[in-house]
Amino acid sequence: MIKLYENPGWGSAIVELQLALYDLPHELVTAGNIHQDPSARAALGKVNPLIQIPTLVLPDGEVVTESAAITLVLADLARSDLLVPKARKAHRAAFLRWLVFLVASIYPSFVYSDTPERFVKGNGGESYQVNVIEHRKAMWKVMEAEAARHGGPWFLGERMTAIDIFLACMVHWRPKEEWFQAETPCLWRAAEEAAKLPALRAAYKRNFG
Ligand SMILES: N[C@@H](CCC(=O)N[C@@H](CS)C(=O)NCC(=O)O)C(=O)O
Repeated sequence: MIKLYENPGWGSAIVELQLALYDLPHELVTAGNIHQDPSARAALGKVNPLIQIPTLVLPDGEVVTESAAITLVLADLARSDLLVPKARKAHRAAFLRWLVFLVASIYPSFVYSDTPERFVKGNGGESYQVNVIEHRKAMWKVMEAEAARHGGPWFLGERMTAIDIFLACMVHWRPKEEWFQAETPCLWRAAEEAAKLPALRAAYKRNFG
């Protein structure tokens, strides 16, 4: 069975929601406090040397990390284009562009802001954190402009994709729900649409209440 190392509300939710939508049988393994608890770090470190979640282990033992890679692999396993437009089909290029933007530009900013003491020694960690979050807001605005251009309800317009699943989870992270509602209404709408999908109800509730 597929095994997902997770913590409720963390990036593993992006994967758990996709597993739920595809109805792929899986087992959840709670990773615990991987920022501070040495035993949690040691346990996950044996599987993923970066000590990050999501970390997925496929039934044959292959480890898959990186939420974008996992997103593509799950679509393969499910033999479905529900969330990942097929090669040479409509929306494929835009999907890949914004999926990679999400994971290469926006998602890493959490590593840099969540525990600033790893990157800034002594005083200054707080203003560094504020600056990283401001930069993240600017990146979300770039995505908002793209979503507005497509006209909703999903990020890419009429076509739901895994990007909407990412949004359903990431709007709960800093700068948090109120900011998204006020400043990026198109992203917020796509996130809400995804959160409403009946197949996601249980997994969404487990992660975000
Ligand atoms: N590039 C990874 C990023 C995953 C990531 O940053 N996960 C966070 C939790 S949401 C994490 O594990 N952080 C631990 C750390 O900061 O080292 C992906 O796309 O899956």
